[in-house]
Amino acid sequence: MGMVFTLYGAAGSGSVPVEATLRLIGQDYRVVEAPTWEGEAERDKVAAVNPMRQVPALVTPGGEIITESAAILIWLADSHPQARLSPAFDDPRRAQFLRWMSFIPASIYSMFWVRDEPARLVGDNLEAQTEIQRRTIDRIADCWRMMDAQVAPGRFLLGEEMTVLDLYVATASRWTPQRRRFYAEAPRMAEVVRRVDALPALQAFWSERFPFEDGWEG
Ligand SMILES: N[C@@H](CCC(=O)N[C@@H](CS)C(=O)NCC(=O)O)C(=O)O
Repeated sequence: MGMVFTLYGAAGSGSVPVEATLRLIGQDYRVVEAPTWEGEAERDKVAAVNPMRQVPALVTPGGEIITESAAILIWLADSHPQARLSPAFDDPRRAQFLRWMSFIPASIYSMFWVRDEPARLVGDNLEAQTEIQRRTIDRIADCWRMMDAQVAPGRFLLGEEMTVLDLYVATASRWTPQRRRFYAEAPRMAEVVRRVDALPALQAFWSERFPFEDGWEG
């Protein structure tokens, strides 16, 4: 049993909001780097802790394994209430928090299994692969637009206080179709993610784990 959290993850991946959360709550952790989208060898690194061979996967100091980005984020935030990164059970924001924390993996993140390697669904049919990549871009953009129309952000997505939902959206909105399209589809959330990008407490972290490199907005 290790004394710290072990996180299977990769720069720029769904482990990034989890890593940001671990930093903000002041928990030590080590990362087993596994950019799973690069191929079988990287996916195999994760197989022992997650048969889905996906990151993020968190191993707690007690040896418990938690997969699924939203579950990890909610569990970490709820179990460190002093960090104020999730609304408490009786907080009026709780229902919307759970709603959008579920929406991201169900409707948006799931598209990346489909589009990262469309051959898993359509074999070597190149025309079908291209069509899947084209249509999933629009589906992701549509989902961001629908979410934007139904949230009522303040400084952050649920109001004046940041939660793990903000970290999750700030990261996922940088994936395909990237931020330029996201800003156009989701103008209200655009202001929030820019605020999260600029948080002084996370500047060193972003540079290390999801740098704002030339052309990063797409
Ligand atoms: N439902 C999972 C999805 C995780 C996921 O798709 N992770 C990507 C990396 S960002 C991955 O490991 N992809 C490799 C694959 O699915 O084969 C979650 O929310 O954690």
